[in-house]
Amino acid sequence: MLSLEEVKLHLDAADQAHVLQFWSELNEAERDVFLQELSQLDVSGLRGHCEGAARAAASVAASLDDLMEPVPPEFIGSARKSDKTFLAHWENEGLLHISKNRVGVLLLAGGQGTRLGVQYPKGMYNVGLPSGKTLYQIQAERLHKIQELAEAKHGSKCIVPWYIMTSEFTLTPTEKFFKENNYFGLDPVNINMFEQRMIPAVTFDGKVILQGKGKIAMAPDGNGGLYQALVDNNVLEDMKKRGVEYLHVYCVDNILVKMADPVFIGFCVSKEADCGAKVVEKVSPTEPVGVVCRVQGVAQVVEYSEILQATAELRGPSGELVYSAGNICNHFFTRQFLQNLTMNNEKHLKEHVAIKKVPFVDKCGNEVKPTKPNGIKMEKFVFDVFPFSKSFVVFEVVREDEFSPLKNADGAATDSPSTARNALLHLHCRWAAAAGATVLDQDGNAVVLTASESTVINAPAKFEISPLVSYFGEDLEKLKGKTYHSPCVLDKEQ
Ligand code: UD2
Repeated sequence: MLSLEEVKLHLDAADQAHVLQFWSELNEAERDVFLQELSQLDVSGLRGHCEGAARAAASVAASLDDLMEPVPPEFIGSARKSDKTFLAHWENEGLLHISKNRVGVLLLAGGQGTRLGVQYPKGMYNVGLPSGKTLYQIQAERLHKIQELAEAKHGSKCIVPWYIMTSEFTLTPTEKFFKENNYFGLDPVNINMFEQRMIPAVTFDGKVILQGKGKIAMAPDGNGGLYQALVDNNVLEDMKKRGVEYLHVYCVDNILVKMADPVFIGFCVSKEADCGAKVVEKVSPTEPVGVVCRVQGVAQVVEYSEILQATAELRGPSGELVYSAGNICNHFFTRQFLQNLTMNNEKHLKEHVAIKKVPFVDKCGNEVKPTKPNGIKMEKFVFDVFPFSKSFVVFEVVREDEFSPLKNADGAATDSPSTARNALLHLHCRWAAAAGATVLDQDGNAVVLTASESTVINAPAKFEISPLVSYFGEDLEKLKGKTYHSPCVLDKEQ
């Protein structure tokens, strides 16, 4: 830990002396905690960070729009349009790699979930399924199942290690939740939680924001903080030790996420890709998902917050969106790619400006909750490594099967607990129907699903299938001819 004098020197040098303005008012314990926090700051980079943030927020970000073009079709695979034999081939290839312990999953769970408005990590959220399962539990059970499927197919017992990137906000509650739930039956040896870095929020004139008299306003450095966190926490060494060659990286809030999706992995590996992204066709120009595209011929994602409306609205001859490849934050990386990237390019990753309302203490020491944005948070994005790929592929999937994110609180029209819950229940009713079962809704009416019912608004019935029973609708022949009254949870051994 640095001494107060050392910290003072660093802060003076960075033109941030105000950080200690309330020092004389802190008690001994508060001083200890604050000094500890200040010692952990990247003091040598502080001036650059503060000045850079203020400069970036003041300047108009160079628009990439004129340089964008859609990804050429030859780099896009599709779960939607491909022949069944191709899908089966990719699935088999993916399961083979899983069975050989070559695949890991990495969850990005360091976000604060501000839009959802809960005080705990999003993965702990229960969207109100009949089973009451949380997002974490659903993910854990899918991991169990995919290991089981790979073993059944290729005859070797296997492990898919689960790497979980958290932040100062989410690490402790996530650890506690997993422990309380007995790691959902997984072996904790194969769950590796680590923390991403935090960086100070800064005012528009380049001053670190004090959130309390002895506390700096810190925020996680964005999901692109992953790459520094991999280095800080020796994650790539752990992967190497385990023989993990391929990593499926995903975000916490998609209730339909296919953990270690063998089809996606098989597709990427068979194309010899070092880097890949799953996409869905955007529903509207303003849908809050990045656009996977090329910028000056290089693979990239232009985030929804950075694309011009006119570009997002561009349409082709048949009325389809020109930039329709919606990023769903499901990425594939080879370990080799991550190794090269962390050694050579991490420092070159772009930083993005987010203007936010950051609680602060005013000059008199009063805590203030601002009503309008007052601070800058700099963030890196996980997909900003795509330009470094030597072989990048895109894999288009069916939205109704794979993408329903939980972003907003109930009451919002989209991406809420209700829409997530309904998406999962709808999918499970479709699986049951395809298996030849009859599902009755709460009123005892048989649920009839038609092909046109692709937009999930209401769940047809509260019928849920445990991931321990089926991962993507497989092995449901035993349902044939049976009738299920909702609410119903189809669990293992039923
Ligand atoms: C993300 C994608 C967007 C689209 C959308 C789909 C990025 C930058 N944007 O946007 O293109 O795919 O998801 O749902 O990926 N996180 C961290 N650390 C942080 C910040 C976030 O781990 O410092 C995690 C967060 O916990 C979540 C994921 O990253 O699991 C995505 O974060 P978000 O929900 O804030 O991203 P969003 O919806 O703006």
